[in-house]
Amino acid sequence: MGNGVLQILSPTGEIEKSLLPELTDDQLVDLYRHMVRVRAIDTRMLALQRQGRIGFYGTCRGQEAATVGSGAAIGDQDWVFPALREGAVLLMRGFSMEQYMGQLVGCALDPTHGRQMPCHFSSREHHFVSLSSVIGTQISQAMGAAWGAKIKGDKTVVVGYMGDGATSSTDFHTALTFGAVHKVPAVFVCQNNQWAISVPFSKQTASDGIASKAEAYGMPGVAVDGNDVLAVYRVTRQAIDRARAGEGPTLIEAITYRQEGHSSSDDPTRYRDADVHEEWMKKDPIRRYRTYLELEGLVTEELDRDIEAEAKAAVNEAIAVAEKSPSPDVSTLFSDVYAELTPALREQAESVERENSDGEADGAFPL
Ligand SMILES: Cc1ncc(C[n+]2csc(CCOP(=O)(O)OP(=O)(O)O)c2C)c(N)n1
Ligand SMILES: [Mg+2]
Repeated sequence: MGNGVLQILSPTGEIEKSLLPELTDDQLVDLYRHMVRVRAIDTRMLALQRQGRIGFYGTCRGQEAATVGSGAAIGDQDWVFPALREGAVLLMRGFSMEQYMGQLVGCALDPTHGRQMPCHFSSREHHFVSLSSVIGTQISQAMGAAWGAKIKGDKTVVVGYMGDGATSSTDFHTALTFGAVHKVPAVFVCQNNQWAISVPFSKQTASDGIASKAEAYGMPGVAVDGNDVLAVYRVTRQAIDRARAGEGPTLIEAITYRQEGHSSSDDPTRYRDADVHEEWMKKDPIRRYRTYLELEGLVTEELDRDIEAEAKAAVNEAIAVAEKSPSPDVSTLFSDVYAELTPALREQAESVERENSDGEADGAFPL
């Protein structure tokens, strides 16, 4: 790709064979399955939002390689502090599609009991912390968790994601300063998708990129073609191995593109240049990877059709299950907040329970 940006698969089909990561054929096809699945989810979710069936959604469209490639390199024992678009990483870690849809509709299947805004997935079991609506805060939380792991002496690595916009936050400075000084086992992955809502990357920083900022903090900075899933996997894997070996944090800049609006509340045609958009669309990460897999004989037209059909069917089934699921039980209003309820909350909880058992309420909060 030039300019020190690592690339293994070029958009025009060239392959840098010496850099191919060591992955089995099944693992290579699995990466593709995950990319196709998140695209199928995103397409349906935007449609559901327009139909008023979910309140809000932000897609990962165009960023599937950066998301899936980095996610595949993270170990089960590691922890993930996501930014806005890494829901697919949680699915890759075993979160079910029903829970994913359950979070979006806020039903009883949602592990956070409908308390969080849609898309703010989290699961302790899967070592995946809720994204922070407040941009950037997760970067210093990730650093702190990694520092904790180092103090405890376990072999956990913490991956902190961020967007390009988050690199202008004070947390970026805090996290990278502390992280490098204390050599914490963290990997900071910046998905530079060229936009922070309507602010273009050219207005985000006068630096020549994000990766180069790492030098000033005293850690390696790696720029990678974020639309090349194999290159992203390779650099993330190296950074994670390095962190686990006690050699400290790495900053990765995955250079990619947000193909959709910022969220379901945004209209990017109001601020984006159509020609630049078209150029980026030609670099679509899924198309590029499929071409490679076809060339290698790992995906045929028929298998490709099956993978897409399976993904769509799984999404539809999960939507049906989540939409039929009841609301979170009213008792969940009182759980997960305090280890022991305060006297005032206990009184309220008992009163809700009494009203429920008297048949005065039907499970909805009695207002
Ligand atoms: C501290 C803070 N400032 C502003 C916002 C409003 N806001 C939400 S998303 C966003 C842009 C984020 O851009 P980026 O970090 O590049 O992530 P992307 O959406 O491109 O994935 C902004 C400014 C916020 N949520 N928090
Ligand atoms: Mg961005």
